Amino acid sequence: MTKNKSALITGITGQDGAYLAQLLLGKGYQVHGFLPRRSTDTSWRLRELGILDEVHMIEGDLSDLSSLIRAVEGSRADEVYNLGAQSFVGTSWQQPLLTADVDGVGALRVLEAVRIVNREARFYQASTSEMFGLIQAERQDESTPFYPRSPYGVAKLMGHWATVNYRESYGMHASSGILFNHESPLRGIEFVTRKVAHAVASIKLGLQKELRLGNIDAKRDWGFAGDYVEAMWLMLQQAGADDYVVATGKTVSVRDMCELAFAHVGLKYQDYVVQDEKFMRPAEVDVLLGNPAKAKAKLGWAPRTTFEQLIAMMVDADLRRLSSR
Ligand code: NAP
Ligand code: G4F
Repeated sequence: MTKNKSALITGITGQDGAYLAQLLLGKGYQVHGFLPRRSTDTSWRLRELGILDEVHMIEGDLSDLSSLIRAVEGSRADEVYNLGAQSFVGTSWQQPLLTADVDGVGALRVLEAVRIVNREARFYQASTSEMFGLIQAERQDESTPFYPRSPYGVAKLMGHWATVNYRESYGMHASSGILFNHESPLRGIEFVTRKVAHAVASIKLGLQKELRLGNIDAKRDWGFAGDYVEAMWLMLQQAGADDYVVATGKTVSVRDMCELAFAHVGLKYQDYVVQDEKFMRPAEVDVLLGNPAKAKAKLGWAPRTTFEQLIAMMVDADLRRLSSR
């Protein structure tokens, strides 16, 4: 009888962690989640997907190496996905040292735990298009130089290079997925797509009057998180580890995203959106546009959900949630 594979996911209670856990459970994996202690319940996403009871939780924190060692040992993981992070770019200017510790040194701690316990385990690092920051090429791919514009981008760059370094130093199967923005109904409310989707639903239901935003001229390459977790898994199924850009290859402004979201419920964004300095960033990433050709050629991966479907899905989910309250 073949043993089911075991996976350990840091950041399991986040957007991507929840979708990845669902994907791996569907493939017959035993799924272990690395759970930081919080004073409130953070498992709403796993509950919403109906999988909370199917994952085994191991308490620990990315700032604590011994808990990571215990988690890699206890889970007997064949695959370790490091998705845990302080992932909100705006907060990284308020908490730069925490962000560096959790997102940068934290990735190194997970690599160390894997190296110490079982260096045959395959490792995935959640890297980001924020590392391209002030873009050095119109379409960013694996060979585009990095130029991070936030403490978050700087910290993630460390995690990325630590992954490359452990692959080269120890021959570990360590891959870095350079993922462009991906969203879903499970997105945190502070990120702009979900903030807009939630506001559109609230305004439609008469619960909110306006929506205050920062730079609406910023452009992002936005995809659906459910599609992107498949790319993570595919990376760890390859014979060799590598780095991959995962993106849609299209870019849309925050303004156009607002227009689409409001139009979905028959409203005009110009009647509700107010620009507010409070949401501007000390250094902005003006535009991101990925080239996912390598992921397509080597992993056979391509996004399935269009931007229009994604925004409609997000607004509809918030309409449902708010209406049922
Ligand atoms: P998310 O929803 O913010 O989830 C982050 C997860 O990390 C949460 O489960 C969080 O737990 C956990 N975490 C935070 N601090 C931790 C710590 N000290 N120890 C252990 N766990 C900790 O983020 P996401 O959107 O799913 O993104 C997943 C990963 O991909 C992140 O590393 C992010 O930086 C990266 N990424 C995301 C995107 C995107 O567009 N979504 C694009 C590129 C890369 P609590 O909620 O309890 O704090
Ligand atoms: O939704 P955002 O906060 O995402 P951002 O900064 O691009 O970061 C996300 O994607 C990265 C991948 O590139 C991930 F690594 C990271 O973890 C996170 O998931 O902001 C998107 C854009 C920015 O240009 C921001 O300035 O929207 C602009 N924006 C305009 N008004 C706003 C707002 N962003 C937020 N969060 N809130 C606003 O009111």
